[in-house]
Amino acid sequence: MAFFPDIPKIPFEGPKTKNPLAFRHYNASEIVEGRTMTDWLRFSVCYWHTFRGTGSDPFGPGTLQRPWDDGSDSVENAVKRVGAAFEFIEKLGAPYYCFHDRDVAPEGANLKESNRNLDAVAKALGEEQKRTGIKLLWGTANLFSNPRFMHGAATSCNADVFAFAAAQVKKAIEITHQLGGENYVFWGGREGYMNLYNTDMKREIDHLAKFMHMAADYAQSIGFTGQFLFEPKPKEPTKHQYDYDAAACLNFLRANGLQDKVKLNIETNHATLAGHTMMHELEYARIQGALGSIDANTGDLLLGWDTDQFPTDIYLTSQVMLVILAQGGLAPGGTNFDAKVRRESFEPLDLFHAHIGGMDAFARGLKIAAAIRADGALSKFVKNRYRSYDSGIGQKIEAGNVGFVELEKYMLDKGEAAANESGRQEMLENLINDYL
Ligand code: XUL
Ligand code: CO
Repeated sequence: MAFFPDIPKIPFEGPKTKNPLAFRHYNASEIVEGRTMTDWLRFSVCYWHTFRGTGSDPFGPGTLQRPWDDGSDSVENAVKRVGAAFEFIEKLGAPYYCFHDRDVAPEGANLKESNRNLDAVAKALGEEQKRTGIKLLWGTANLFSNPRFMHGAATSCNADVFAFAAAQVKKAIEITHQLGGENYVFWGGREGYMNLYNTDMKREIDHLAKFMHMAADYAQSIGFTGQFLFEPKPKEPTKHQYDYDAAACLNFLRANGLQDKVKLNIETNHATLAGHTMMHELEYARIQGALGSIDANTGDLLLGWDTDQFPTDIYLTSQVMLVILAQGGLAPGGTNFDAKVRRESFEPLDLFHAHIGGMDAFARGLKIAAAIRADGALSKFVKNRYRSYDSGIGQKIEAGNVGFVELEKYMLDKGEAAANESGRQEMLENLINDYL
């Protein structure tokens, strides 16, 4: 059955095309820095926004037309939706998808029924993966929508809720494993607080760490070797999320002995909500060997919440790709479009425009970043800026061969520090514009 009968497989037609249903820059097999675009970018379509989003907002109900969806919570409807999802992803030419357990299958009256529903839909997902060759980038569990998670999941004050969340994640890891998922994501959901007066922060954070250890131990016991990823987000839905930003997440992982088991999944709109740029969050994770995967989207400077818009800004994607190229790629992670069409873009066709634009923006970012690196002017400038550490006293500082006593003697002898040089920010900003 065709769910998008009027839409062909999206071709690559190059930058001059006027066809809105064609790629201008994403040429899957094109080689950049020795690898195909497909390999560098590892695009993934997210199930929740793209197939479960309704367009509702706090001021009104859903607007999105999804003719294949009867709006019911039946397993039949969920299985039919799988067909629409895979036809879409196949026509788009994205190699991966990802989901929360409750996106793909309806929650039942109890855990047993929910698990049974998930098994039934996972069977359909597995068949479609086999038919199309589309793979699962990551699975995760929705530990935030059901009212039982009002106080959080692993950080809930209610131990039964912790147990329920554990059972749910156990099942989600099993399904991810069964479908060959390459990663498993923890996003905090409601793991945070609304008010410190009623919160035992120490116990909550300890419980979160215990939960992650249990997940990692269980994954190991069933032979799931996918990468675990922790996704920073500073706020929303809670006032303060414990997974605030890359630095807070890495501190949490290290303080709790999880640093070798879990990397980070960095999302643009979460970075900006934390008061950082995406490039900052990526670079902070990368330099510590913790950059695992990205959720590609963007916020709106005039709106203070997680608008999850599709990324079209090539300054942003160029900065992202500079970090990803510097790391030598993201695998087993990827570029997941955790993004949704606007409420006003209500036709199924808009899903294609949105993803094509995002993929093209990233392909352009990849080419721009590769050109910046090939030229070498930027990296040469940075290397030169730190040259005082390549020899003499700087080299001794980096090697750990001197302490305060030696440094005092060095400066007493010398009398004054060597003159500073300009940081040339404006020149470098102009330089970046040369490549765009
Ligand atoms: C929420 C968010 C999630 C995670 C997966 O802001 O980004 O969709 O990516 O739970
Ligand atoms: Co996300």
